Amino acid sequence: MKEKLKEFIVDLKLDEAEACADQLIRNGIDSQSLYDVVMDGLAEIGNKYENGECFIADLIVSGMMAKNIFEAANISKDSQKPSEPLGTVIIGTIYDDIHDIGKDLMVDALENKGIKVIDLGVDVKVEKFIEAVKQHNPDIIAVSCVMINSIGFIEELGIALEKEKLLKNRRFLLGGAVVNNEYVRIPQIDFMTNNFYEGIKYCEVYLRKKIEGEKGE
Ligand code: B12
Repeated sequence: MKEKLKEFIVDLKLDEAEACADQLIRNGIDSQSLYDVVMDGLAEIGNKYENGECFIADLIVSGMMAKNIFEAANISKDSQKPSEPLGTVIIGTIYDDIHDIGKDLMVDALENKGIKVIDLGVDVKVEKFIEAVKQHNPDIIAVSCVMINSIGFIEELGIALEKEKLLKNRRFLLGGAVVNNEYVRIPQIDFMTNNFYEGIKYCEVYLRKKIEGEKGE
């Protein structure tokens, strides 16, 4: 049935894909397996787009399918929500990139971990990130990016954060499909991953250490 779901996604059969996903969820599929099937389907859509076999409208449909299935499966759910916020994360998709599905998965998963999230949205200019850091004094600055063309804006952000001395006592995190790209060499970045489970783990470990550190002072 997982194969069937992937087929429906690649063939952009929205209703069939969502019905199939619902059935798999009712049958108790684990979130990681469902997540992997959807990501495989989207990767194939991406390749078909690159080969001119599908078009922007198809990307839109595939995005809607992924969002609906991830929501139905509550992929980023987590029960252990602490009473006190573990810390604060500012997140946004970098300038000239409007992809938000990955960012939104991160936002949900961070909030489910009891982490306060300030979501700046998509297409976020460097200045807006800087302003938000000064205003909210976050523990972590998280950037999402899937567009190769936007790598330059992440570099600019790293340089601006350093110049404004805004990297002290906080972490600068990059996520999104773009991290696979060899051109991403940004010295100010502390951690980068294209897997939100890893991203969540990194944030949680850093914030718990920070709290311990503050208690120990
Ligand atoms: C759906 C989609 C769209 C939808 C997006 C809908 C939405 N609400 O986001 C729409 C239709 C808007 C779109 C538009 C375009 N798209 Co598009 N799109 C896709 C597609 C098929 C899926 C992307 C997606 O949502 N994946 C699912 C999410 C969950 O995966 P993810 O983003 O990688 O996130 C995961 C991790 O990376 C991580 N993560 C993400 N962010 C963060 C942040 C942090 C801090 C952390 C820790 C982790 C993390 O967590 C997520 C789960 O693990 C991809 C192909 C693909 N398979 O990637 C093409 C793709 C990204 N698009 C592409 C292109 C070219 C475009 C357009 C230019 C097309 C056009 N001609 O207009 C426009 C660009 C507009 C712009 N300026 O951004 C290219 C990009 C090429 C490149 N790398 O530069 C791709 C790769 C297709 C291709 N192979 O050519 N697209």
